[in-house]
Amino acid sequence: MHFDVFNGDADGIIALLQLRLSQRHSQPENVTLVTGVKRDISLLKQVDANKATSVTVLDISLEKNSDALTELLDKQVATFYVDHHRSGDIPDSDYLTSIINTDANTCTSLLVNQHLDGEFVNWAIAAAFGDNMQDSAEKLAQQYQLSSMQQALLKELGIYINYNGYGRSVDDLHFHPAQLFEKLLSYSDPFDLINESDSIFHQLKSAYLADMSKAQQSTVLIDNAQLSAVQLADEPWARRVSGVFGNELANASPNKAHAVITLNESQLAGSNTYTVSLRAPLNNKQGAGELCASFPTGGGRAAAAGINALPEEMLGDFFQRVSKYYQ
Ligand SMILES: [Mn+2]
Repeated sequence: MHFDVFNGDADGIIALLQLRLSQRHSQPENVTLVTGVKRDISLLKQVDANKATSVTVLDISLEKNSDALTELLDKQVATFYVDHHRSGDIPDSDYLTSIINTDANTCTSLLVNQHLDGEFVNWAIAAAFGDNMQDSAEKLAQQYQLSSMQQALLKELGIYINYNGYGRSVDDLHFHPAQLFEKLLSYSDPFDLINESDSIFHQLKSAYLADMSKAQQSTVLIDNAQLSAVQLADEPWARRVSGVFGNELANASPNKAHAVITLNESQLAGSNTYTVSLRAPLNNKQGAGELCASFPTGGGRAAAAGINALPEEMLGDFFQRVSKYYQ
């Protein structure tokens, strides 16, 4: 049995789409799909190494899946691995074929596009937009003389497929990523999908706009010159849209830090905690990791960080410390 293992975001889904649409390769017959929400990247361990005869792995860090990969290679399972995240040491095995490139301007779908000599380049462009590789996507689109209208449509498509991958679990998502992949497989050209009324493109677009408009009505907890913080409900729509919404806020006010705060519902009475996602100002991408790490359960990168369970009584202190830091 063959296993296709792929991240549930636009880049992972479209990387696999290009491979499976391609006539240049013999296609596996008995296939099991393994995928999940975007942040679920520890996927390779779900492959049964005793059943697998071959495996394709797309858009998940090799470093984070190295134990499972080693087991497959030890069992002589032919593995094709394409990715752009941290790889760690790439195993040296006759059973592994890998295309790994961690350049910040490439993504898995662009690597697959090169591998297929541009066979489904319109899909690759949509994926690159969806994976936030703006410059690379535009460059490739111009190389193929796509109009700015066509580019804008592929960008929308990439954003909507990417948005579908966000949630706490697949129950939060509009489409299970495996189901979304199978639906997209009917379209060798994404413009056919976009032009078809009531297609997945239009369904995702309506869902995205509905979630975004709810987010825009959310409660502002604090808004000063250094920090703007909003509270989102602990509900599926908010978990789907919080990342994209946070990006939109950051783009609109690039000189401020932005925090999205969510009450953790499943807490014991009397001990409320919040999930906090903090972005440093776009024009000053530093400090977010340090600030979050100075609270219990916090941590992350300089530009974007978070706190998993900030006790309610520390919320005011958090606002103060962040505001002071970016003064
Ligand atoms: Mn990616």
